[in-house]
Amino acid sequence: MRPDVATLSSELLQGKYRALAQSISMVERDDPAASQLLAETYPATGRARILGITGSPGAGKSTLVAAMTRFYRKAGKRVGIIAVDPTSPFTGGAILGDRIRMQDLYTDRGVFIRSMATRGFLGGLARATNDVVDLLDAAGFDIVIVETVGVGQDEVEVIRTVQSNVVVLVPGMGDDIQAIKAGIMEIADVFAINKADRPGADRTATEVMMMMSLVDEHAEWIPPIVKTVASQAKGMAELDEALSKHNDYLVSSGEMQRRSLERVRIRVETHLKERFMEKLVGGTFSAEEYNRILDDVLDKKTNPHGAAAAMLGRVGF
Ligand SMILES: Nc1nc2c(ncn2[C@@H]2O[C@H](COP(=O)(O)OP(=O)(O)OP(=O)(O)O)[C@@H](O)[C@H]2O)c(=O)[nH]1
Ligand SMILES: [Mg+2]
Repeated sequence: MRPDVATLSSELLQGKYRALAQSISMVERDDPAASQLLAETYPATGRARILGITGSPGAGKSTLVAAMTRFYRKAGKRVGIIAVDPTSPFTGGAILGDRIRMQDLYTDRGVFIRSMATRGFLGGLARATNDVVDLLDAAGFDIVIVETVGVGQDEVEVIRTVQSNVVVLVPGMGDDIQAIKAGIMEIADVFAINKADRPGADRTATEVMMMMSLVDEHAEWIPPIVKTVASQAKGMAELDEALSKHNDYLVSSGEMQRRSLERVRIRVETHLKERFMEKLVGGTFSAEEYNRILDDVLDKKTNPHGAAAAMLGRVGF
């Protein structure tokens, strides 16, 4: 029998693993009761540190997340992992060996691992990810780590809602660094040069430093560069230190407050847009009507602005 929402949320707030798993499933399948559950647990959020791990496919993000998780577990912290990554071992897309190497995490009740499919997510990936972050937070997880490859609008929206984002680079990227610099510089709070057991890690670090000096030399926060060998759990204390410093900076500069407000703004606006579109298409306008309007725009019978204005006019906007 399905537990009622009140029972579920009170068990979740006590940190019960099963209640958390059930709650997350409800959010993922957009269960009608999910919003009540989220409303009841929301007041208990705001304690977890929300970290992002972003980088190209194969950079070692999942391995790094696993190594960080083990590091935080030794310090007695509970860690939630959300993998927004189609090929992650967490999502089952990777070779079985990876998953076996992470077996200890899958059986640890102080670790909660959830993967989110990047495509075709019911009701928006960013919204669901943020809701799952909230549930983990409310359930008393100290740290929530979100892994993404960092491409696509949905993912960027996810990254914008974390507190500290680690961009993972690997030695020998050369031209790649040039190519990614535009988008990635703004979202990096800390750089991890992973696979530092390979040649060229120092050169990559120098390249990143040079690029940063070009971008903004007067910035209040200059992202530290940490060398890691995730597969050997090396550099974790240094990475943790860099992240702690960033956390201190966020708090003392008032940036934490600003980011939290931004996170709230993005989330409220995502709901507004979604709900508004739902009301408009499938509500005021049938799907067929809407498609006809789109066809009219395509056939130059009207134009995008005009079509939108006419539709909004019908709902009194
Ligand atoms: N030599 C070396 N290999 C590593 C290191 N960290 C990870 N790897 C290996 O790199 C490969 C990719 O690691 P993943 O952790 O799956 O990388 P990822 O960035 O999560 O990959 P995607 O999720 O597919 O984007 C695996 O075979 C890891 O064992 C490292 O520090 N040094
Ligand atoms: Mg991965």
